[in-house]
Amino acid sequence: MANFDVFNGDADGILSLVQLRRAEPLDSTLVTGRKRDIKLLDRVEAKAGDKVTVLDISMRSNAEHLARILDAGASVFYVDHHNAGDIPNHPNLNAVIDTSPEICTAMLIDEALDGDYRAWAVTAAFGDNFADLARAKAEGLDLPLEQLERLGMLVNYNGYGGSVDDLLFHPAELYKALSQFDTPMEFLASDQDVFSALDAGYETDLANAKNAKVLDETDEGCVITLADKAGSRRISGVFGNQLAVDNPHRAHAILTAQDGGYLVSIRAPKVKSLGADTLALQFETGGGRSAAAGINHLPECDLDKFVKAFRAAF
Ligand SMILES: [Mn+2]
Repeated sequence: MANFDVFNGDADGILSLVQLRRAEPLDSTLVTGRKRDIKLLDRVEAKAGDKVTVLDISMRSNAEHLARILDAGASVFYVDHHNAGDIPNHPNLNAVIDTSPEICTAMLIDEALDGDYRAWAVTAAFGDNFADLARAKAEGLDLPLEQLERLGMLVNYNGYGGSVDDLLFHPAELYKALSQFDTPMEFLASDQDVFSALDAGYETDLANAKNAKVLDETDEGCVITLADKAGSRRISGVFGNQLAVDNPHRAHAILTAQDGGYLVSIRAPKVKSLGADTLALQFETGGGRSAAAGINHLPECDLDKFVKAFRAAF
């Protein structure tokens, strides 16, 4: 019997698994990738009796391979907050899906574990851009919120790139480093190397992103392009989040040049949090949530079409 832990390579996915495996240690094959690598179940060859845990990736995007794995006789524990499509009614599937806009996967795990690893869940919520949720769940606990917010943001930043090679740490390696500890405070006190590498990488990438080219700017939205560099691809998502926080009434799109096209990160206006997914889904490789979505590859020839669709959406 084999175990597979399948998780999104962002802060929410990694820190969901950290909580779960601190609570229930398990020898498992880790299946993960970049934040945008959401079709992870196609990499899982599970047999009858195997256990597959799936965290923070859309069930809709994995429907075909979820069915294959269930049909093979494996059991699946599936926890997520993205658009799920139709949830199969299968005796081997235990699905905890909540798509309400103010929840993340790590908080669903936190609820299942009665808050035993709350500091990791709070860190994840900060990293997944749910600062209000993080603060609400931290209330009454004596947590170093500023440090947890920084760590969550940095773990999230690490998940962005054009390929896994762009990332400062492979998400499975980052998971292994973080999962040695019951709390992020213990991690920060013990493993300065990992934190320092993330922190320095982030500051360098952000300084370079400040030279971004503005493609389209109105009161409602702003479209920005970044040069074809690993650092641009790493910073684009977090840079988009920061622009969204600084301009809460505006929608944002960050287009990073790559492979004769663009990797696109879309943020709906903070005050509305709607429309990012419907815009992304108009393009072949688009997907995401209503507040934050992306397109894996926007061909150069679709650039005008995208700017028009962006203006129409917001
Ligand atoms: Mn998430």
